[in-house]
Amino acid sequence: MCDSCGCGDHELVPVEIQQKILVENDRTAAHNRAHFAEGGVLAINLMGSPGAGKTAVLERTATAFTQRFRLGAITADLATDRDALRLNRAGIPSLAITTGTACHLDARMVHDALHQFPWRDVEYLFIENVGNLVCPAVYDLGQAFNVVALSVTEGEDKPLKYPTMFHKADLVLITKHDLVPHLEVDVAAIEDAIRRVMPDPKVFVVSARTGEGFERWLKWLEARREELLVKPRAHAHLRPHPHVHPS
Ligand SMILES: Nc1nc2c(ncn2[C@@H]2O[C@H](COP(=O)(O)OP(=O)(O)OP(=O)(O)O)[C@@H](O)[C@H]2O)c(=O)[nH]1
Ligand SMILES: [Zn+2]
Ligand SMILES: [Zn+2]
Ligand SMILES: [Zn+2]
Repeated sequence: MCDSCGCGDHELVPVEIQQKILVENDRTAAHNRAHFAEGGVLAINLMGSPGAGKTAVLERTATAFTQRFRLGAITADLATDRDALRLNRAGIPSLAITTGTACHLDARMVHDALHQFPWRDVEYLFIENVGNLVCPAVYDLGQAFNVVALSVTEGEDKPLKYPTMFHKADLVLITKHDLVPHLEVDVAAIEDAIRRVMPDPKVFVVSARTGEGFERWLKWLEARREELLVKPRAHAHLRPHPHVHPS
């Protein structure tokens, strides 16, 4: 049970306290966003259920992108730094945040991580959120875009059952498409469910195993970076405070 969000249990975390937490979170998220704008870093919040294939997508992204761009990642799990180790092995310098009991990342955790990670040196910063289809969507981290990984094994109705996540998504990756011949799943029905709950639907079908769909995903990433480059660099009015780089 998450002791900051109470996972919607208003006896554990009363509504007024939850509201206060979210207001404070938004303030810190704006602060993170100013850092990213100032540093010209494209931050992407990658969310989805446990095991949806988030880390696998990033590992595959690394094989095509590390030659061309400087990538970094912050990975969150309740326990262990396994995802960060996987991504470091794949060539993406990564830092693990272990959240303990918290079932989502919040902006403060990301800000604290920035003090331990050379985020100014990267062009893309992937923030792999805790595997959870519910509360991560509620907490702004200061990211430029939200990407949701939803695997073909999760069931066609998940977007309808967990609409908040899809409502906030800029892009949904339907992952593990290579498994479809082994399943009774209708991918068109998954897409249809996503389109019902996503305000501006954008969906790519991918497989980190075969590389299917990765060309579109990588083009999407590149286009987002090009948009960032044509925007005038924000002059963040942040109170100066050091973001110490690891030596
Ligand atoms: N067949 C197949 N398996 C995949 C694919 N992507 C991931 N998997 C498998 O799915 C499992 C979960 O993948 P991860 O990348 O660890 O998923 P995750 O979303 O990062 O998991 P958490 O961080 O624990 O929430 C692993 O056993 C992967 O090998 C894929 O495209 N095809
Ligand atoms: Zn700061
Ligand atoms: Zn992962
Ligand atoms: Zn939570």
